[in-house]
Amino acid sequence: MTVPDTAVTIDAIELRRVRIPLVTPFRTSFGTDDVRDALLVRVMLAGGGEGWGECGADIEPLYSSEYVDGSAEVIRRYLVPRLYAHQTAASGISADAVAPLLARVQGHPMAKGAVEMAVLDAALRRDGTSFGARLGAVRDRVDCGVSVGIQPSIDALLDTVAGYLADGYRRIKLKIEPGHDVEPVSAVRERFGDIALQVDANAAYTLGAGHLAALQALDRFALLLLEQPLAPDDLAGHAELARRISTPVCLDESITSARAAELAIALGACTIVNVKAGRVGGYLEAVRVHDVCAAHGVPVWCGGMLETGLGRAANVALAALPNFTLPGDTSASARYFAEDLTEPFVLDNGQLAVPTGPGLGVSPRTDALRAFTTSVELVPRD
Ligand code: OSB
Ligand code: MG
Repeated sequence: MTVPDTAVTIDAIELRRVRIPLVTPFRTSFGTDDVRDALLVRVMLAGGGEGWGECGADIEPLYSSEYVDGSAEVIRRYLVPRLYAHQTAASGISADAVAPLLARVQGHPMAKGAVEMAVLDAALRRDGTSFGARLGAVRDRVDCGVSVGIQPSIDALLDTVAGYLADGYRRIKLKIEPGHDVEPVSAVRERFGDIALQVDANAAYTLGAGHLAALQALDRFALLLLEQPLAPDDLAGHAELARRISTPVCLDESITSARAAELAIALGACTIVNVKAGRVGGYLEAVRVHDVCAAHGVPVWCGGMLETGLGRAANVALAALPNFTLPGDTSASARYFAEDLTEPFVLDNGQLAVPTGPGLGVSPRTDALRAFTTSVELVPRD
């Protein structure tokens, strides 16, 4: 980006926890969620104006090492003091300065990403620029897929998939785990035919004989991709697997930065990348992941962390970049919540519209914020 973001001066930072029930439990190979317990970061500017960030971290450190209480702790104790110190010295802070400023703190990409998102939203709202325009969106609507959790039975799975297809979703992603892979995929293919179908293992497999045979058996279903079959740090294993199966390997957990994407592609560990802003430390690094992949002809798609309407708005903006050529896990609000924090994102012909208003283009509704908030904390400027 050639134009630097406007600097803003932050008066106060609020850490807010919201707890929103999911319409249906979401089961993966690492656990089950029945609620989205999210950490929101709200920056309040000197002279008025605010910005919102959403942290992707879950209650437990199962998807990655981050968890929501830990994210809150690292934000209040290590990230916010650095922001305040910087803005005092530099008379303000711009969104593109946030990641370099926080880089000394190791790890915690979702915590950092939430802080950067809030600063970016505040600056963009002040400038009257949308997230999409800032990130480089080239579309005003994005194709939407849906991530289907592991279901209690094959019948339940088929009913769930039928419902999502009736809603208009353009791609179905099935969560798999060892012992629950060939059978559900086969049942969905048999029932629904030639739909756009992919699977996500969340790192539950190894290259051991039994697991490898199951992953090879998936080859006959013409899946769009197999997402993160092996451990996050096992790039060599993914490259080995990619040579032994015909389904394209896509990485999620392994891709922690643009540099990690570059390495994974060079090693032949993946030919498709799932981009999640929180996992790579924010939306600005997510754009760099997109750019690296585009330069190598590797298509990307936008992943999700069951975000509220705030994170969803930013995800949909990101998914409108040119190399997001596969449908994302950018589902409608109704797929997650009976009531979203913001105005709901509604599926229209299998697509969501990219918000066009300043910043995220959506805001928490006052009554929803009140109803869902479980704690609020102001991190003082000292
Ligand atoms: O692996 O993509 C994943 C949700 C939470 C944690 C990890 C993942 C997911 C999903 C759901 O697949 C994506 C969404 O609809 O937000
Ligand atoms: Mg995944």
